[in-house]
Amino acid sequence: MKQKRKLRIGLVGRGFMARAHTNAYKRIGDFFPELAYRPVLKAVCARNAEKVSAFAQQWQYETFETDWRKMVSRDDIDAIDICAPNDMHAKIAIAAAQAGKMVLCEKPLARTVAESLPMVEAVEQAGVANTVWYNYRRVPAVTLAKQIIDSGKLGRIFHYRANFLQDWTINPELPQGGEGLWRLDIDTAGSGVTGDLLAHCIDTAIWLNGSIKDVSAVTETFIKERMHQDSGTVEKVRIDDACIFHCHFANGSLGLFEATRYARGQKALKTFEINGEHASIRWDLHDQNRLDYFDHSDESIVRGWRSIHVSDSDQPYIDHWWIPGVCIGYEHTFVHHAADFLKSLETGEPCSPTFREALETQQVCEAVLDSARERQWKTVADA
Ligand code: SOE
Repeated sequence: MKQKRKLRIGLVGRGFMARAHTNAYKRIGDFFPELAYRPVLKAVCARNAEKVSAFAQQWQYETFETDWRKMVSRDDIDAIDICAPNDMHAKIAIAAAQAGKMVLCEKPLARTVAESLPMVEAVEQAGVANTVWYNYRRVPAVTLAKQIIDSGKLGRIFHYRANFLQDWTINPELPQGGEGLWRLDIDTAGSGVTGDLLAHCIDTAIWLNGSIKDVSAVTETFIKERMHQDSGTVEKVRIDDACIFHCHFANGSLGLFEATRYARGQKALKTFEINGEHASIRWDLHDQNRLDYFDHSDESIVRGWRSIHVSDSDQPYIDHWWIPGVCIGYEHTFVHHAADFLKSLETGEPCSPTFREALETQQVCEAVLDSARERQWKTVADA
């Protein structure tokens, strides 16, 4: 058997995403045996020595670090994977690129466009492979939607509708900031649902339906003050708890987007529906293996929404898993992304979304937040 080339990973973080990414690296060898590269879990890094040591042991990293700068300077690491909170993305990514390392960054690329631009420049100047983990592109049903849209079956697109609904911050006693709750702290997260949830919807939308030209948005912060875990005092909440925007796409279609953490009963309902001249398509994360499709050219007596169970071996990614008809889940989206990244090292083709591509999502997020604050339509800056 041909010897595999090693991709030695140094991962920063030890939370939810650190587990999702690490699991992905561990599955590659078994389920994508054709790849020339094999990930090696070289080092994991986080500030708390006891906790990061336990993480390294549990997930079988060879070593651990408590200072990301030290990890970035190690010459036995090829790629830095950033699973740290948003305020850390830019500094780690830029240092990693300058040290000649490939960079895989959790979404969103950064807190702002201003912070994202030097990240894009750093990876491009260093010529290092890079990608941003917008994992939902790699749900097989979503990839299939992309293939159907690109085949032209929908015809001219009129409408793009998307949601990402959650309910986990309704309790006013929930503090902001600190471990586990940094998503509620503006300084760490950069924004609330816009950067955290809408960014996913925007990335998927740009991928499926092209660029967004301009936006008009409203945001709301329902709970105005919360205890801050770092200061121990009650502080003003400065993130957006909910955001709704509408927009024009460059292809002439209209977009309607909503994200909130206050939709009681919804845990992670990410959806999209696209209405074209000849056909429509819709998908939601709670039933992620199904893609609904309506084709107006069907004979009228049987015409209706079909629900395609995306689990057959000729559908995207499925041939790498089990037998046709049985399901795969959330963690597989990360395995697919990691596999596509490794494949990109073989082919030399970039692994989408690259930092530059993810910058466009950042620009839309910023236009959305500016529009809400200024109560005005905003043109999205050119990526
Ligand atoms: C927030 O709850 C969150 O974990 C996001 O940060 C992720 O990006 C999203 O995929 C699921 O929800």
